[in-house]
Amino acid sequence: MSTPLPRLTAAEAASLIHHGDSICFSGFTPAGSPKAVSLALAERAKALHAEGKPFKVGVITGASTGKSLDGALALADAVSFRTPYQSNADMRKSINAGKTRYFDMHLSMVAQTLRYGFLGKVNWAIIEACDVTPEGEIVVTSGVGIAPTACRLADKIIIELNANHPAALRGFHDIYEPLDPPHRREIPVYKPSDRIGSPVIKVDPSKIVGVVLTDQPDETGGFDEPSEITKQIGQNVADFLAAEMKSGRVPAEFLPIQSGVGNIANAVLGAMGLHPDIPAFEMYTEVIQDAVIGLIRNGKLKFASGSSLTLSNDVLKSIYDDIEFFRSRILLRPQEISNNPEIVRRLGLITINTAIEVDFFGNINSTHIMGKNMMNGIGGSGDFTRNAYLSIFTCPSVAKGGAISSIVPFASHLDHSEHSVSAIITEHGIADLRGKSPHERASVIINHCAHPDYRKQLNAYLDYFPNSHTPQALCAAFAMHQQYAKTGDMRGVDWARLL
Ligand code: 0RQ
Repeated sequence: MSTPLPRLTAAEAASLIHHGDSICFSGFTPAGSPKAVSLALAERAKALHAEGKPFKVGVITGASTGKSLDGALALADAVSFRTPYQSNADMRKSINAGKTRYFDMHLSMVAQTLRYGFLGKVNWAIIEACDVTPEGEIVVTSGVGIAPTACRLADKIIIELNANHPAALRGFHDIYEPLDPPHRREIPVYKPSDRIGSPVIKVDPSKIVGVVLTDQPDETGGFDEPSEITKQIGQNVADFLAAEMKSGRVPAEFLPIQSGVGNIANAVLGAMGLHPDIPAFEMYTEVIQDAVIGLIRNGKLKFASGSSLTLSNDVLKSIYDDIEFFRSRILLRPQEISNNPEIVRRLGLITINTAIEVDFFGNINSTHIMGKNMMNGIGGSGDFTRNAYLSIFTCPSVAKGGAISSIVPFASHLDHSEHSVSAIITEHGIADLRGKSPHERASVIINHCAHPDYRKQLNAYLDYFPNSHTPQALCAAFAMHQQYAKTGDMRGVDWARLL
């Protein structure tokens, strides 16, 4: 007979963790991220710091988390090392102040990087579950992330058993870990709905040091109502895809969609759902957002495979109230599988991600403000972009009320190279980059995507290089950024002074 798992309070669980320990957390985005033990850990750090004692831990997650994890630990100055994606303002501050060492990486690679030993030993896995058995079967909640690998590698496991998620979620997950080279084989996912693993994570129950009971909703921020700009970007993406289908470049049965996170992604999906020429489609993505659920309900989306249900609380509750309807329409996978380059390339995904900055050639900066300050991280955008059938980047043409142009001569940081990007789409239009030379790319990006206030200035730059392969001069490439740093506005750069 199996022994019942011990119960712990969050404070008791946190007291087991030592300064210098490395902790892997479950979840993907705030969906499925632990909330109670991390908060208690932040309190423990503050108390120890007040006594003059050091207390910092390494934090490894699936993706971003909520305020009770990244937020509380950053405010307590309790994080020595952080990887991968994060989006909490306090964690961002700690990283940019150099207080937390941050290592950004592609999300598909986190689990294997841990298995290869590149990030050192994992002391703890803290896992949010909706069910756990004395035999060591764990059913995670609304996000999977790196939980299966974390559980296998960690010396010890703490479970947060969260009553806010129903045990009936058992069956929504497909847990699968590939073998490592030289033994790895193909990952047998041939369509978004293929199941290849187990509905539960299986662990040696003796590794579970305790179960903390909680009842807290996910800390996912809601979505803004689409603005005129995000609506127009969404419409442009939907029109572009409908035209691609009409031309025969996208097959008539359509291809699975991946879409990034945030308000633009939500608006894009909304517009695709309303477009009369886009047929019902499937998603093979990482984050399942609010708009996806509406599309499933109205039949425009046939199936969604992802790593998390990153939903506002009322939308998540509406799924739990109607769980049998969604059981055959949603599947949650480890991020190593949801973002796997092999599968992205095989399924022929159409990928739609958001850029901070795009240069004349289609190089994309997704992570850094003015080449310097980390925003969130590369997330899964690279996993998808590099391997897509058709890879689209969207962004508003300007930021900060027009003082910043998102289209610049040279990106101030590089996340995705021009070789991986098929099209750029802003509220002003579509730049199709396929088969174009650097000169042609620059011209189409400026004249179709840049804000009208900037077109003259950007075209004037090109005019200096009439006979070249790549219209670029390093002495002026960052002049718009430099002017913004001095004056707070990118408009009116005097190229003649520099070139
Ligand atoms: O700053 O908040 O101070 O006003 O950047 O910009 O328009 O609110 O954009 O929330 O859609 O995020 C790329 C960061 C966009 C996100 C990024 C300023 C702007 C604002 C944010 P303020 P918005 P969003 C799925 C796939 C990378 C990872 C990825 C992201 C702030 O989509 O992290 O795609 N993507 N993963 O004012 C200076 C510019 C700027 C600028 C915007 N050119 N220069 N500042 N801003 N453009 C997710 C996962 O993988 C989990």
